[in-house]
Amino acid sequence: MFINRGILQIENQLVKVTQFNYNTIFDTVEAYPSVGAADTLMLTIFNNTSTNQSIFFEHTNSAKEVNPKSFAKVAVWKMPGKRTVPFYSANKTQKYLGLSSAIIFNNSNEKAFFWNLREYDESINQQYFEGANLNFSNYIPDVFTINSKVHTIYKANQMAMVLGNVGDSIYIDILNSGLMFHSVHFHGYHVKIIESNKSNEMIGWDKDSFPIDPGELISVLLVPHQPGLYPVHDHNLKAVTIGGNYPGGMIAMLKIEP
Ligand SMILES: [Cu+2]
Repeated sequence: MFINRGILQIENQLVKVTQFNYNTIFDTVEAYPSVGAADTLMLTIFNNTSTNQSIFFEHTNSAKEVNPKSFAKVAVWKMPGKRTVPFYSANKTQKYLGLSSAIIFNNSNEKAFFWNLREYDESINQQYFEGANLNFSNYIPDVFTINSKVHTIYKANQMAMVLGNVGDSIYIDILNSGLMFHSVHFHGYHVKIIESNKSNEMIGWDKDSFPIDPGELISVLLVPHQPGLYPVHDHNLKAVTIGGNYPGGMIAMLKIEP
């Protein structure tokens, strides 16, 4: 896995970010390794930035330091009763810029999808890359992404598309990597909240909407009872716009065949 700097082109907005990628050259496909439930992952992280990076892993509650143009190795194993190991920069600014993801443990026969939610105030990203010390007191996010892509009026977010059939067991792991709450609303179905990396009183509940705290990863189980094409969206209506236009931004799709 590589820590890369690059630019997300979101409609006509350019958002400078730092991300975990599978390739040594920046691309918009973020790394969220999927590992067999019985396996241990030996993860090598190479830092392509000129900044020291400190990456925190929740299975050990500790951070790995990765110097510029250097690498670190981390062993990651499944925590009992947990599907996921979130990992992110220990530095708030670097985490905000995009260094936040998760390792997903699942059986190979399971259908599993990952949604990484973020919001950006791209003027803050610009200031960072111009060398300013960031101040989030004037934070006004206007770009809302899932897996570094947005829904637009012309095209659904292909990186946030859940494909399945009626009766499937579909796991969706939803990480809020942003600084604000995101409340998601499922159309067409209820999902069962099966776990969270934070204390969450809704475990075991069947719901169609729920908030996700900043830094929280909520895993849900969807067993579709009907076919259809349904959206899942942030209930903050500003988050379902892009460039001031609705619909856009933080919208995923469930495409369920009979
Ligand atoms: Cu809705």
